[in-house]
Amino acid sequence: MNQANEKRLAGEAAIRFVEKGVIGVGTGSTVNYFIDALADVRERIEGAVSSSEQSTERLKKYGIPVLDLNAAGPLALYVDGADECDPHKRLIKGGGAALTREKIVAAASERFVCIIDSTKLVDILGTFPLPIEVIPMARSHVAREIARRGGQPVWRDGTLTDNGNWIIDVHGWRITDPLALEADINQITGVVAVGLFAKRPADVVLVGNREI
Ligand code: ABF
Repeated sequence: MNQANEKRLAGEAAIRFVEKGVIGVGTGSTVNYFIDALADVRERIEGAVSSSEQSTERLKKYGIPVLDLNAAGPLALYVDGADECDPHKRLIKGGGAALTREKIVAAASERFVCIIDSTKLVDILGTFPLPIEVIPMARSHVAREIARRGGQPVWRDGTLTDNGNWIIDVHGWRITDPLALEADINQITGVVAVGLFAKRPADVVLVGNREI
């Protein structure tokens, strides 16, 4: 099955998890299929908390109310894509530069349903360069800290996140202990968020129309 079909099936399959209330919505092309399917059942929900301006625009196009997380409170469900997923449902995210808001909404959600195509499945995380959101003035400092840890940091020049920050993508890591690496990167001064979802992995992973 081709990648676009798998993304569409995963996005549509996630609808079965949508119950009443406010849901969290991620970012990316797979999530776009989910939003398109959500439009057909929008009377089921009060609204959505969005992880990016891109998703906000698509939700509003369908007349789905977009709410502030502070007003919505804890959420029952978060649906989002990923760049890589290992056998323990730990993820690399951030290829779409939305990782910080994605991580916030995932943290505030009871159940995180991750929707991917089969190309995202890996045994060990790290082939996809690990995105890190940084405060612009700290870019070089964080890059030096990454290099000290054996990674090859590459500034995603020209990308500004919705929070007004920059992204560094780390090449060359074979991430055998994502929990430890997430904690280590988080404590580097200047790091806003790292695109490792290990402390808070996905609860459900849909690959096309099958749950793994
Ligand atoms: C988003 O999903 C990002 O974290 C990740 O980069 C992206 C995957 O993109 P796509 O669904 O377009 O493959 O949540």
